[in-house]
Amino acid sequence: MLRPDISVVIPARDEAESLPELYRSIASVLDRLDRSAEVVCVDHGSRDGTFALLQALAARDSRVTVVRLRPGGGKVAALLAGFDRARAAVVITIDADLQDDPEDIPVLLAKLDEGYDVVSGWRRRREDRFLDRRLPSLLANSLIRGVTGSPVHDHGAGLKAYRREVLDAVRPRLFGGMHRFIAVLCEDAGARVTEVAVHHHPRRFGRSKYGLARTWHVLVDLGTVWLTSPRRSPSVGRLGELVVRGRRRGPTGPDHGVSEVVERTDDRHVPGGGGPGCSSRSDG
Ligand SMILES: Nc1nc2c(ncn2[C@@H]2O[C@H](COP(=O)(O)OP(=O)(O)O)[C@@H](O)[C@H]2O)c(=O)[nH]1
Ligand SMILES: [Mg+2]
Repeated sequence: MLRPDISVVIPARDEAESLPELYRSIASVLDRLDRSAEVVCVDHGSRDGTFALLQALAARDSRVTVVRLRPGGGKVAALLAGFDRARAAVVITIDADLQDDPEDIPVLLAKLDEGYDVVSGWRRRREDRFLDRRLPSLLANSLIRGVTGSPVHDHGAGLKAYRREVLDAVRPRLFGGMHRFIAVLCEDAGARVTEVAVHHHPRRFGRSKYGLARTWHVLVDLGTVWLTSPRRSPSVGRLGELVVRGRRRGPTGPDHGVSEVVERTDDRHVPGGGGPGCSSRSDG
């Protein structure tokens, strides 16, 4: 298959109800772009038929690849598996639950074209409950800005665009809940990072995968980011290395094997379905 211009990576756990509509709107946006694209969906321990649904999409549309992970490792493991499969020089991540809006993808791409390496979505009007979601997020974001010096306002946004080489540079620091710190890690790696306002919608189907417990995880991850920043002194850096080694081996480490990959074997995109079937293989 030819290397596409853009890879869209979608982490999905128990999002079967949202995925048909998400696919339709992503496909409609990609059809209007003057660049070629692929969509890499990463399922992860879903129990609601997400995998079967993604398989059906991959059978209809040659741009869709499905990766299925063994449970564990969280959203970071899903993103890492998606990044490994993504072949394009530009990678876009978007949540599967219809809270992000695919119509914002061209806005992110236009910003990358201005010369940035990373464009982070900024949910200026976040459509989540105030007390247990928006308030903790506001506090976490200002803490992250204070501790790291990052100017980004909305670290937790799922909608982001990256140049491939930046993702390769930050890979060793991705584990635990580090998807929330990826903009900081990119800044540490010397990338030009910016943000653009994006739309955000209420969750219509399914449930959030996170509760208030994430506040504690954010604090631990923030401490790890601080310890492992290249801006720290060498002695702090050595302590950071030990922490990273331990955390990568722990239950939130990213080293969870890909159990199955489903992708089209032919080169053609078949709008509306039909054409050759999909292949399925086991990566152990
Ligand atoms: N593959 C995979 N996706 C996940 C995992 N945890 C969360 N996600 C996906 O990440 C996105 C954001 O999660 P969500 O629960 O909506 O977070 P919230 O918007 O902050 O409440 C959704 O598409 C989820 O399905 C996971 O462990 N594995
Ligand atoms: Mg969500």
